[in-house]
Amino acid sequence: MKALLIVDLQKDFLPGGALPVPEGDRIIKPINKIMDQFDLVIASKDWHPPKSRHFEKWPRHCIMETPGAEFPEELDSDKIKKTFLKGTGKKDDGYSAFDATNANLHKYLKKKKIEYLYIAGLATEVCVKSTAEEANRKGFDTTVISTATAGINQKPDDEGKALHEMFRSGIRIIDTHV
Ligand code: VGL
Repeated sequence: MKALLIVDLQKDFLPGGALPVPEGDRIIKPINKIMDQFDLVIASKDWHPPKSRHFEKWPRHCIMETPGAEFPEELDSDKIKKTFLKGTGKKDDGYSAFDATNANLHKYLKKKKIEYLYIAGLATEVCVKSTAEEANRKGFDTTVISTATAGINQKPDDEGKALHEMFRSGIRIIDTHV
């Protein structure tokens, strides 16, 4: 069984949001187009309390139950079976979707008999990378869909470097032609 995990595709990470990924909005259409190719589509959300040590490193973003933490309207979010909420503590936590606190992602994937995990979403060099590396370590056959992710690129080519490092750790990198 194969699942698509959409990482942190939330308004605050899109242009105009609190911590924008410059081209974050270009991944929405490709994600909508590929969703039907998977047995299961799930998502993670950054879901921070108003005060967290995480905001010593980053601008405040994705505060739980605020509009910035929502999926963009353009995303076919009705196809998402379950959303895993992470970064819910007060420390600098929740980079990997496996850190979700509302449910155990690892157990959930095992229960659903998922062997192949495809990862899309934001941001490539931060939460996508952290999630993909943990999935790979946990033994899932892990693929990152490069055209369905986008990077913050605080330093030029942070995204390219991250894709390269993921590839070197055994994660498959593919693109979609949709
Ligand atoms: C993320 C920076 C800070 C992400 C989360 O979802 O990639 N990036 N918090």
